[in-house]
Parts: sequence; structure tokens; C-alpha cells
Amino acid sequence: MKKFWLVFIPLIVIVGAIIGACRSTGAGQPALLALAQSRGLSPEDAARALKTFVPPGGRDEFLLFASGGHSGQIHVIGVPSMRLLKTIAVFTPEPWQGYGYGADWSEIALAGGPDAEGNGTNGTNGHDAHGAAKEPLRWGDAHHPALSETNGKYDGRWIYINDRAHGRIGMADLSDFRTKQVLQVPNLQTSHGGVFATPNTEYVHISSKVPALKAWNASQGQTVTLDDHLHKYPDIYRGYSTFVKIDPATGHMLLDQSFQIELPPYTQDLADSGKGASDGFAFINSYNVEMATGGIEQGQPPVEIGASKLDFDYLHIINWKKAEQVIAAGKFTRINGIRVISLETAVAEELLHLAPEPRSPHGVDVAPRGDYITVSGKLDPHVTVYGIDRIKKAIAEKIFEGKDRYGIPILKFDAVVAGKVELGAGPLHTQYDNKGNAYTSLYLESAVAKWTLGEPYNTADKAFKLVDKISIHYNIGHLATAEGDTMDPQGKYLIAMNKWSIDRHTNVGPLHPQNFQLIDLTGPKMELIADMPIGFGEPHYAQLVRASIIKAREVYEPGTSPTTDAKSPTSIASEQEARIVRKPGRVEVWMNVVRSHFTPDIVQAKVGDKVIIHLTNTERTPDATHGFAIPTRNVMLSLDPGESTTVEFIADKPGSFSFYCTEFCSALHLEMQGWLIVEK
Ligand code: RUQ
Ligand code: CUA
Repeated sequence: MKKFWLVFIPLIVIVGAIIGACRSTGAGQPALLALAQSRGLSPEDAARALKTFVPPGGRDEFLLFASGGHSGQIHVIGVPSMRLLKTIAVFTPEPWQGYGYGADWSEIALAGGPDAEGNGTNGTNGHDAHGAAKEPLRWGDAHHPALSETNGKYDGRWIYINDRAHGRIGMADLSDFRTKQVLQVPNLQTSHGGVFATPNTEYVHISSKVPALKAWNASQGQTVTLDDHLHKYPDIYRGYSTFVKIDPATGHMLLDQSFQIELPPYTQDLADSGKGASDGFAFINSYNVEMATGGIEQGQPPVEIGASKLDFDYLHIINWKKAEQVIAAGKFTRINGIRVISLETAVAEELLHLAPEPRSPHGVDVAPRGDYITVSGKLDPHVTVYGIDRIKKAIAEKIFEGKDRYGIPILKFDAVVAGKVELGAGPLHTQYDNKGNAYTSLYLESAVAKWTLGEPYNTADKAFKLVDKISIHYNIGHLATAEGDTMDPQGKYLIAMNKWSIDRHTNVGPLHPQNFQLIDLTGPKMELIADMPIGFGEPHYAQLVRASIIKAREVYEPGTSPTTDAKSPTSIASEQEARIVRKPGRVEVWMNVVRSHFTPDIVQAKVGDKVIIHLTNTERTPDATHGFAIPTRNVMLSLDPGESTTVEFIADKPGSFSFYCTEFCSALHLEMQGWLIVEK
């Protein structure tokens, strides 16, 4: 311990000198020293504290948009302080924001989002090509967030995330951090590959994970048997790569302008977008090219064994710009409401190729200039780096080593691989920095490996080379470096997203939090500087963006509907416009919401009446959010300043129900209440 302090004293002197120079009232050096000692902090700990500390009222330099896993949400975390700033509800109800508790904007989002006219739903959710319920789903497994991009860089406008469980994509607008649309992508049951945005957010890509029954539509009387599953698997299942068209003005997903490419029923895994040198391409990993069906009781091996028989799986290389032309030429079939390019057409038009990749790969991650594509081995200690120049050449010169059973040409492995690097056990995902380095998570080894991309990036190095490694705690999945999957990585920080925390935090019961770890990339060696327990679901991927790129509004323009981001026709401008209109079987209310009362504050209805309440928060003050909650029913709204929202329900039971504002909005917040009186 003594030695520590010998090292530490000079540091304290420097820190103290800086503080002393900047502030006349700064803590003295002995006080700082005593403080660190009294808290049992080592010199390294004290330095880490200084690296991550954001003073009261200060701002973080970066924002981490992290998937919430089966919480169905996106979590927004300040970096380097690792403070949670916001949760965006996407696939699951969230009462604070009134998401999924009666507010029209959230019900519209959960039900598919507004149609082209900006109102109602497009009815795509609850469509039941796979037998899904008509009632909107109330859960999802949020995996891979994708911020929208312009010229291959984050533009801070929208964020998309896939639902691993259902093949859905949620879209949130970063002007108000609210979900606007949840789209069930047809023909997908599950999803993993993506989402990613193409370099100008022309499309957001999502592909199936476990293949789904081909052109399946249970409502058309199709059936399937166990025998089909076990013996006709290669014929009856298909994967799909989906390019979901994005409206360049609103960020909404436009199903009628989207398309799919039919894929073999391998299990398509992670995917990434080409950019720069590889713009126009998409890359998807796969496993289970063996097409193992499972069925332990039927004498089949479990999938984990059946899917690992062969030494190679296939990297799928898709030329989506070519696919666009094929669609424009009308060479598609519409299946369950989306245009689909068949496998035969994809092969004939030469827009789909395979390249062997070492068995059971996981992540595929395109380098900043788009020249290299890194594939992680999962069961192989190497990452394999493919060169886009080599891929293009092999395609042009038809350097094939054969075809798969569906006739898709397989590019020769040696012709397309630019190099391999041995990193350690269980490589999963790779991100990049601004100095020509790549960072790969090692699941089995619980470590992050730093390696160089070689000459085109960093003239000091001629080859792909492992240069540093750091242990993490424990079992890292994804990792995120600052803008590390864009054409403009920022370096500086890396967040390790760890699946297990074991002994890192106070025991709060057998379900331990996940563990995010912040790693400083600025020194010659990577340094772990903070832990952040994550006590909700299992996060997957995250993206780290400069906070200055996100421009959220402070308040809404008066009367704004969060669905359309325009003035709602049912909004009111002031208390004077508040009113109740009664018709047989129906009560319609235009309610003003302001500190500290609702107008009207008594709503009278008869049992069986349909009650429609249009609420407008007519405040202009930031933070003057009001809630509107009615006990005994699922009505729980939140109205931000300027917002207008509608809620509808049937007054199905008699009684007097006291509704109230759920936000402590003023000194007389408790008085902000009213009654719904339902007469017999
Ligand atoms: S992956 S299990 Cu993002 Cu490593 Cu989903
Ligand atoms: Cu409004 Cu409390």
C-alpha cells in the first residue's frame, strides 16, 4: 500500500496544482489525498474517477444507445459517466411515458405506426402470416440498434432496433425520443441480421434468424407436420434478407417500397452494411448450413451438434443495388404483402454469392472505409478478414469453388480472404477506431483484443496484427466504440457489454445484473475505467455517438401529436376551448391540461358509453409534463408540454373514478385531479 502512495503523491500534486490553478477555492492537495485514502482508492482508481467524473450539472461527451434485450427497450446512457439518461419504450409498455396504456400515439406505434397519410395504422402488426395474435404483442427482444446515417456517418435523426423474437423493427424519432412505428416484417418469424442502416439510410436491413416456413400463411389453410419438419426441411423453410425502405423525411418504414431476397434455410446470423469501397453490398453470416432440424426424441442430434458438422459455414454477399434494379424490372413475387426476389432469380441475376467462413461464425463487421469485412469465428480463435476488392474480383471472374444445393455460387475461400489474425478464444464482434485499429470481443476468454488493420490505415503496420488485450468481467457479447461502425470512428472509448457480472456488484439475488464496462482507448494500453450494472433484460448491441449530434426538442409546438409531429386536429389552444360533447352512446371531451387542473374536471358518462378524451397540455415550460391516470383501467398517459393525445375506452362499469395527474408538476400537484362518473 505504501508504494501506491509514493506513485500517487506526484499525481495528487499534479491534480491539486491543476485544481489550485483553476479555482481559488479548490480542495487542497492534502485534502484530496486524504479523501482518496479514506475511501480506500488506489492511485489508479483515483485516476479512473477523474476520467469518468462529470461534475454536477455537467454533460457527457457521448451517448450510448443500448439495446434493452427482453425488456424490449432502448436505454440511453451518458459516457463517460455511465449514467442512465432515458429509456425509450419500443416493444413493451412503459407507464411513465404512457407507452401502451391508452395514449393514441403509443397504440398507433405498437400497432404498426401511421400509414402514408400519417394517421391510423398500416395494419402490419398483428397480421398473422405466422399465426401471431391480432392483439398487439406486448413484448419483444430488442437486439441491435441502428442509428440513421448520412454519408456513412450517424446523423442523429432516428434509431431502429430489431425484435429478435418476432422479426419486427421498432423506429424511434430522436427529436422526441419516442417510438413511432413497430413494423412486423412479413415472412420473418425471428430476426437477427441487422438492423443496420445503409450509408444514406436508403434502407434498414433485417434478415431472418431461424428460417421460417416458406411463403407461409396460416389463414390460407396451410399446414405443417413433424414429418415435414424432419424430412423436408431444406424445401419447406426459407430465410429472407429484407431491405426496408425508409421515408427520407420522416424516417418511417415503408413496407410497400421494401423488398426481400429469398435465402436458403441456413440460419442467417449477424449482418452489416457495405460502405465506401463496399457500398451497395450487404453481408450476412450464417450457421447451420447443415440444416439440422433438432429432434432429440426422434433420434436426431440437438441443433448445437447437428449444426457444427461441417468445417465451413457461408458468408452471404448481397448486391442490394443490383437487387433494386431487379425489383424495378418487375422480377419479383408479392408474398404476404412484400415484394420478394426468389432464390432462383437472385442466382440468375448474380446478386447473391456465398463465401466459406470458418465454422459457426458470429459477427460480421465492415471496416470504416468499407474495404475489409471481419468475420469472427466463435469456435475458432481467429477472425477472418475478407477484402472487398478480392470479393469483387472473384465475382467478376467467377472464381468459384462450387455451388450450394440451391445453385448459389460459392466464392473460393483463398481468393477472397485478405488475412487472418489469431486473437483468442471465442471472437464474437468487432468495432473500429480512428487510428486503424479493430477491437474484437472474446466471449470464451472474457477479453477484448485490439489488432491493427494494416497498411492502408496505419502505415506503421503492414499486416493484421494483435497489439493489445484486456480482460473484462465477464463473458463479453457485443462491444461498442465511439461511432465505431461508421465511416468516421471517434476512438476514445469502448464499452464492453458483458453477459455475466458474477462478483462485480452487491448481490441482489440470484438474477445478477449484466455488466457494462467502460474502457479508455486513449493510452497505449486499453484501460478499464468503470463498471455499470445493468438491471434490466439482457442488452445486446449498442451504438456510441457524440452527444452533439443528437438534437432533441425541449418542448412540443402547441398541440403537437407525437404520431404525426404536426398539430393535432383534436388539440385545443387554451382552457376556453375545453368542452364536452354528448351524443347517444358517446361522450367526447376536449380537455385542457395545465398546472394544476384539468378542464373539465368532471366527466359524466352512462354505462356502455364510448368515452373519447382529447387532452392537450397547453404549457410552454420545459419539464411541465402532466400525467393522466384513471384507476381500475389501463389508462396511464403522459403529456409533455405542448403535446396533444387522445384516449378512448368504454365506460363498462358504474362508479366514480378519480383520475389524477401522475407527475409532481407543482406545489398543488396533489390537487390536480378530477372524476369520471359513470351512471347506470
Ligand atoms: S448477437 S444473441 Cu447481437 Cu452477439 Cu444476438
Ligand atoms: Cu400536473 Cu401533477
